[in-house]
Amino acid sequence: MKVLIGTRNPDKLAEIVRILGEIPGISWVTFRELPFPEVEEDGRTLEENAEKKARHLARLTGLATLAEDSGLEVAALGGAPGVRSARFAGEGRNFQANNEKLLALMKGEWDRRARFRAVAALALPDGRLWLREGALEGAIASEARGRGGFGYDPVFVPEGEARTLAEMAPEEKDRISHRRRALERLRPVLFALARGEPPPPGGDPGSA
Ligand code: ITT
Repeated sequence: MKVLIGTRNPDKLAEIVRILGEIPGISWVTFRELPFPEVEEDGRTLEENAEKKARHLARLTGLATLAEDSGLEVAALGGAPGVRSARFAGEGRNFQANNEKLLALMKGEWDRRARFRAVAALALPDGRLWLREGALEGAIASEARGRGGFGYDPVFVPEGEARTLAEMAPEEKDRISHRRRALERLRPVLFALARGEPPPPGGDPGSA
C-alpha cells in the first residue's frame, strides 16, 4: 500500500520518516516523488487543518494520505502562536523571525510555560479518516540555543530538561516529541490497513 506523507516542510518530513520507519506492506510517497500543491491552512484548529490537508490530498492523488498540523502554544500569550505558528512573524515562514518575535514578546515574562502540539491525520480516498494527537510540555528559553531541529526548537526547553530541543540529537528529540506521540497513536491504524485487517475505530467517513 502506498501512503503519501502530505507535508511540504522537509524538516517535518524527515522526522515523520525517521519516527515511523519501515512498516511492512507500506511504501511512503513524498512531495519529492509527487509534487503536490500547497493546501491552504485556513482552519481555526490544528485538527481542522490536519483533516483538511489529509482529505484534500487523498482526494487529489487517490492515495492514502498522512498529514500533520502542529504548533506551539504559549500560556502567557493565551495559546499563541498555536495554529498560526508557521507564519507567526509573517507569510514568509521564517523560523528565525518567528523566534525573534516570540522572544521579544516573552521578554520579562515570568510564566514561560509552553507546549508543542501535533495532530496527525490519516485519510483514505474512500473518505475514512483517523485523527491522533500528541503533546510535549515545556518552557520558552530566554534566548535561542542550539542548531538542531527546526522552527521553534532553539527556544523550547522540554519539561525536566535543561537543553533546548535544538541542542538535542535528532533521536533524543524523536523519543519525546509531540510528533512522535501523535504518530505512535496512528501506527496501529497503518499496521492494520497494510495487513488488510480491520483498523481501530476512528475511521470517520465524514464528507468525502
Ligand atoms: P506542512 O503544512 O506542509 O506540513 P508547515 O511547516 O506549514 O508544513 P504546519 O502548518 O503544521 O506545517 O506548521 C507547523 C509550524 O509549527 C512549523 O512551521 C514550526 O514553526 C512549528 N513547529 C511544529 N513542530 C515543530 C517542532 O517539532 N519543532 C519546532 N517547531 C515546530
